[in-house]
Amino acid sequence: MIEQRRIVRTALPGPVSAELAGRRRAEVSAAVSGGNDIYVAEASGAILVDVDGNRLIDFGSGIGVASVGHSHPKVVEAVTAQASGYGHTCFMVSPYGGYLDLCRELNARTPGDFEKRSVLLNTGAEAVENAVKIARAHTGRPAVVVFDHAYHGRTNLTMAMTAKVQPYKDGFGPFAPEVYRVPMAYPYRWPTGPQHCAEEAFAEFASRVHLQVGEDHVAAVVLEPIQGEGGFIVPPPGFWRLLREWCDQHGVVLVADEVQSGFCRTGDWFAVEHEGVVPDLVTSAKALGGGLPIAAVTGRAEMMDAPVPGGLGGTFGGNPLSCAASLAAIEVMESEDLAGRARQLGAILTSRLEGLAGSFPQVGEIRGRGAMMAIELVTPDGSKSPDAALAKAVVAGCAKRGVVMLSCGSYGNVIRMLPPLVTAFDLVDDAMDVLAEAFAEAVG
Ligand code: PLZ
Repeated sequence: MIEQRRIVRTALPGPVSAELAGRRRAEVSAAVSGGNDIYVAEASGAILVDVDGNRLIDFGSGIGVASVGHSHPKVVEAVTAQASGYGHTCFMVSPYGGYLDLCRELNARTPGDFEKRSVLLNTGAEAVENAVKIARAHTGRPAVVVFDHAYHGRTNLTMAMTAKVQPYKDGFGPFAPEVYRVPMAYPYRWPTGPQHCAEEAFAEFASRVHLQVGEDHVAAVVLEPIQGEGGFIVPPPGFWRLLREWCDQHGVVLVADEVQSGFCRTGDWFAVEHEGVVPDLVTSAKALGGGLPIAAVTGRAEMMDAPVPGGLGGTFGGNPLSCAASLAAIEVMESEDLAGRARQLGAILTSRLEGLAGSFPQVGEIRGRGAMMAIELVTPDGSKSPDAALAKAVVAGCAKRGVVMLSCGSYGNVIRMLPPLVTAFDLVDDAMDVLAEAFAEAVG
């Protein structure tokens, strides 16, 4: 294991990174962008070693993937053993037990004590898209209801389900039909304030669906338990319960998109557990694979079995290497109690972020749960005007000091923290010191 300490030896990005960044412009589509131009050579736990020998603290986890830490020895061992056995056969052609073992884990760990089934796929977007296929096959209805600030992926259907046009949708239409958007219960920005946000947002949802879609045309309502790319928006208590009751009343499939929030990130195995609500279908990806690409839809057996035989699948879905990595990662989450660790990280992050908010009135809100925390930055004049430029400057200031932070939010003004759940507490403190320094520098 690489020593878990931040070391900055060169200017960041360093000279070797700068050279690679030059090559990137010549080789890679300019449409793949973002990030910090600091190239990785090695990683373990919560530390990224770059090509110039700097050690960075990773508070992005490859967008919430490295929950068990980078290159966890148990995951490496499992993948290595699997690769020397067989790497790919295609489950639909020549099946293998790892696929069954992982489906068993998913069926057992997702909320709900009813009979469940799973299907394994490659990416979060593919999982969301398949959840919609399943809901449509089960209900025989076309419509999907999604929310403001939602992020569900970059495929044609999931682009339609994603709210934000820049950069995800611009120039990529026409989009899939039968996707309807309603306001999100966003307590910080709810017009009448947070107190009645759940009831009022639900009333708006119910009325719009009634007037503009028709309840009996709706196959599924899809929502992230904590909205990820949209700004780590935590719905107010009760909102999920109201949606659950409405779905029950109208025979609509309730889908929790747990691609970013699932697998211990928020201090529970799934973030929706906190709401006391059981969804019909759950999508998983990211942390599920322990670093390898894999995704899943899990849910009620009668829904999962509704599509025609052969209707779900794909060449690589649940490939043996990813299943092995995933089973090892789940074992690590269990044996190292990473859900508990996420809660501890959440407590530390919250107290440090409160300190930051005390010094900087630009911190409009601290929100999130467990190791999925964020600050929303606004102008300090009481107007709550989003300050995306400040978020960008703070993230850049962190990067040059050797801490990888990500921004998010419809307005680009949210800084999010997604540390590996194994991050040592002194590293969290160090990263929070860096955040404060970067903040002080950015506000001048
Ligand atoms: N659902 C809730 O967070 C992926 C994407 C970043 P894929 N989020 C990070 C980017 O700019 O592409 C995500 C998510 C939720 C679905 C997805 C899609 O997952 O594995 O990226 O397809």
